Amino acid sequence: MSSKYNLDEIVRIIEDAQNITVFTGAGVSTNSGIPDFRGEKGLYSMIGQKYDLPYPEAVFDIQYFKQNPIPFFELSKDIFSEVHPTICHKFVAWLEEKGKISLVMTQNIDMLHQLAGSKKVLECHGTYTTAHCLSCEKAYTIEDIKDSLMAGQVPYCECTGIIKPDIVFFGEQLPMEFYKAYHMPPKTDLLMVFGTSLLVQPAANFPLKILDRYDCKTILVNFEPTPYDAGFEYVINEDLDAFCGKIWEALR
Ligand code: CNA
Repeated sequence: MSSKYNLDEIVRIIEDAQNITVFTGAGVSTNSGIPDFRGEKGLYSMIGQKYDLPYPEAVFDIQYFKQNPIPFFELSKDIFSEVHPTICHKFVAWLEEKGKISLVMTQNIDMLHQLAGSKKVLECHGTYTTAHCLSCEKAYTIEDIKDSLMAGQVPYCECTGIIKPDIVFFGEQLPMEFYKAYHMPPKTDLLMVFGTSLLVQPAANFPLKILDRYDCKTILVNFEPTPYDAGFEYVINEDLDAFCGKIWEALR
């Protein structure tokens, strides 16, 4: 892991930025106790043992879910158990309070950016806040199914269909808002990519769309190398809370 960078330089870049786009992945939430997918202690390493699945991705596979929704709701229970925003989430929310954020695009489904106070959040892999019956398509809110989510049980519609939170599964379309931002990225003078392996497409291509359009400063913070490291001015292989904590302290 290499993490040599000049802290003052990074602080100055963030100080000067007026339109920051932040792109986040599961790595921003691991310090709150939610495992990521591919990190060392990620869901993929636990799944064979903890969840009864034929292969790890099945937990987010729409065809598999229709046959067996239980592993997804067991995982949801883990996501909903006592999680709190991390220093990283709070730092991003603070940058918005200072008027510096254009957009927070997140691949996460844990709602921790919003809980930390961020408002300009686009959840490109969907959300738990709304849900639909897979049979009659009746719309539900998170309040309607919260008890089932907390208990790790499958929520059923009055028509007996399975109620599925509006999370984007493999084999499903991303929300329209993602494609709008993808084709017309917000004005950006600093792009910060936090805690993602940049392996899940099409979301992982979003930072490249920003780079195509804007001549902006670029900072990527992730434990592990990503396929897009070469496109970034600063690649910092460090814990996100450690990184954000240092920068935040220097900026305040
Ligand atoms: P990923 O592929 O698991 O990558 C996460 C990356 O973050 C890894 O490369 C880790 O090394 C890195 N990382 C983990 N913790 C830290 C840390 N504290 N500091 C720095 N780096 C860290 O996950 P992606 O987000 O790239 O993949 C996209 C998937 C993951 C999306 O579809 C999400 O819905 C899905 N996911 C979301 C959550 C969540 O909402 N919290 C949890 C698990 C999976």
